[in-house]
Order: sequence, then C-alpha cells, then structure tokens
Amino acid sequence: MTGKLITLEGGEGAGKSTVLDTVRAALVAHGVEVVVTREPGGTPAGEAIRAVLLDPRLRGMSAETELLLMFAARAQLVREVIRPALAAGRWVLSDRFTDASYAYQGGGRGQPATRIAALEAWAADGVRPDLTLLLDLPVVEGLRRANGRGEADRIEMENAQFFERVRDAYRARAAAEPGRFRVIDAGRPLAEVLAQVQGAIAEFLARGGVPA
Ligand code: Z5A
Repeated sequence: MTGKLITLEGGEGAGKSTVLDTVRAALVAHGVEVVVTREPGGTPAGEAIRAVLLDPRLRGMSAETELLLMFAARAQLVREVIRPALAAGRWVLSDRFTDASYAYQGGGRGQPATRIAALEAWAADGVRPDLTLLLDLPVVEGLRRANGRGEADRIEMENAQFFERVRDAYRARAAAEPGRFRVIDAGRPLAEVLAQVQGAIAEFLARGGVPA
C-alpha cells in the first residue's frame, strides 16, 4: 500500500500555516492517516539546518550554499519521514517541498533549473507530490500580512522584486503541471480560501488521490 504526498506552497504570508489544519481535517474525515511535516525541517537534522538557513546574522550566505542546504534538509526528510510514511500507506502533508526550491532558489536567486533538477533527482530520489496547493496572492498583500510577525528571518529580509520572481516561478510551475497543481486565490477572505482548499481536497479524493 502506498500513501500520497500533498504539498502546500506559496509566497511570503500566503496562508499555508493557516490552511494546514483544514487540509489535515478533510483528509482525516475521509479516513486517511496523515503525517504532517514542513520544509526546511521536519527532522532533527533538518530543523538544525533550518535554523542556519533562516538565521538573519548569516546574510552573506551564497545562493549555492542556500540551495545545497535546502536539499540537504530534504534528503533527510525524504529518508527519515516521507518514504517510510508513504510505504506504510500513510499520507504526508508537507508545508513546502521541492517546488519551493525552484521558486526561491531558481526564480528568486537565479540558480539554473537544470542544477535544481539534478539535486532533486539525487536528494528527493523520485519522491514527487501527488497534489500541490499553490496559495497565490499579490506580493504586496503577502508582505503586509507577514510584516506583523516580529523580526524577519534571513529570507524574509529580501526585497519585493525577489518575491515577485518567486511568485512568477511558482505560477509558471503551476501552469506547466495543471494536473498536479491547484491554484488557490489566497487574496480572498479566509472563509473563501478555506472553501477553495476543501474543494480541491474533495476533488482529489474523488479521483482516488491521483493527479488529474
Ligand atoms: N524556502 C526556500 O527558499 N526554499 C525551499 O526549498 C524551501 C523553503 C522548502 C521558510 O519557509 C522559508 O524557507 C521561506 C521559504 C524558504 N522563506 N520565506 N519567505 P516557511 O514556510 O516556514 O515560512 P514562510 O514562507 O515565511 O511562511 P509564512 O510567511 O509563515 O507564510 P504562511 O504560512 O503561508 O502564512 P500564515 O502564517 O498562514 O499567514 C500569514 C498571516 O496572514 C497570518 O497572520 C494569518 O492569520 C493571515 N492570513 C492568512 N490567510 C488570510 C486571509 N485569507 N485573509 C487575511 N489574512 C490571512
């Protein structure tokens, strides 16, 4: 028996954490056993790597170092959490996964897609999401929502142009893989966003949990 991998993606302040419980509840109500995780992080080694990645004192980190650390955390998560869960028939719900590397390190930092794809083949080792919910909203609104949360981490310190490139990269990936992605209009009031999310999950379950 093999489980499914569902990922939540989006730019800064898009609302991933806010909708996560709704997704989990919809799956549990359907009788699915769900493992929730996040990236970067989700394992003891991955959380230690996350602390380095987000440390605002490390602003001199190169784009290459950042990319490698994202995939180092991912390699651990795939082997320690995701693979074993899927093999046991559990579903995995991850707050971000490999699409984030294409969006942030590819779109945002300009790392070549071929380089990211090579790392994906190695570190993620064939693990790909079955469904990805992309919470999309204008950058200005995302930054406005995120700004009330206290000290910015290293990546949150980037400028609006960086986050525009991240958004463009996410949208391009969604357009290239419409069967896997569901784009959620995250700029709507929360009740409407949650309704869109529930609809996407219901549709996925109705298809037997396979990409359209
Ligand atoms: N990163 C990367 O560069 N490469 C990679 O491969 C990976 C990650 C995996 C940490 O990720 C950073 O790592 C992230 C990308 C990078 N850097 N940035 N920026 P993270 O996911 O842990 O952190 P985050 O992106 O900073 O998450 P976030 O900003 O907390 O966003 P969120 O979870 O999507 O938002 P939220 O906390 O649910 O909502 C934000 C606020 O808006 C909150 O006050 C809500 O109550 C409010 N909200 C939510 N929805 C609504 C609606 N619909 N209306 C009004 N207000 C709302």
